[in-house]
Amino acid sequence: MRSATTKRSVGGLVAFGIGTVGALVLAVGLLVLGGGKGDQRVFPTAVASAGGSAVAGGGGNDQPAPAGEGEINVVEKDFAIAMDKATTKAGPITFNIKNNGPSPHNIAIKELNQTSETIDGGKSTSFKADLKPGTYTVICAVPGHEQLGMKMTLTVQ
Ligand SMILES: [Cu+2]
Repeated sequence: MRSATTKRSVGGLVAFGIGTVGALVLAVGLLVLGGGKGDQRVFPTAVASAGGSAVAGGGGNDQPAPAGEGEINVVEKDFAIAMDKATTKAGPITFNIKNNGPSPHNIAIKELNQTSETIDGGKSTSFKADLKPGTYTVICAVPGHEQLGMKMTLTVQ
């Protein structure tokens, strides 16, 4: 009896996992069709991030390298934002953004109503903002991504 119950819940988890990966594969397939880019690198990235987000929920090998003064390195993935620092000095700040994908992402500073360009997975861009002292909410402004976890706090001193 007990083993039957265990089997059932494991089966449910496996079914859930397959469903999640299937949805991602479908989404990536649509992206590839839509973009017309047959980039094979996209597929394993999708599978890896399905496992990573379920277990770790961010971090791991998606940590940005340390940036110099006046710059913040940002690494985005589905669906998390990592910045090399959470506190910086006031003034003009350049955000060096890398999208580890697979989905397109951007960054937006909510309080300033400023948004970077949206970049595809594997691409990079930079984004400048003049930051006065305060606390800022940095999100990905692609619809739904903030709710999926793409949200960070940046303190400017
Ligand atoms: Cu995003």
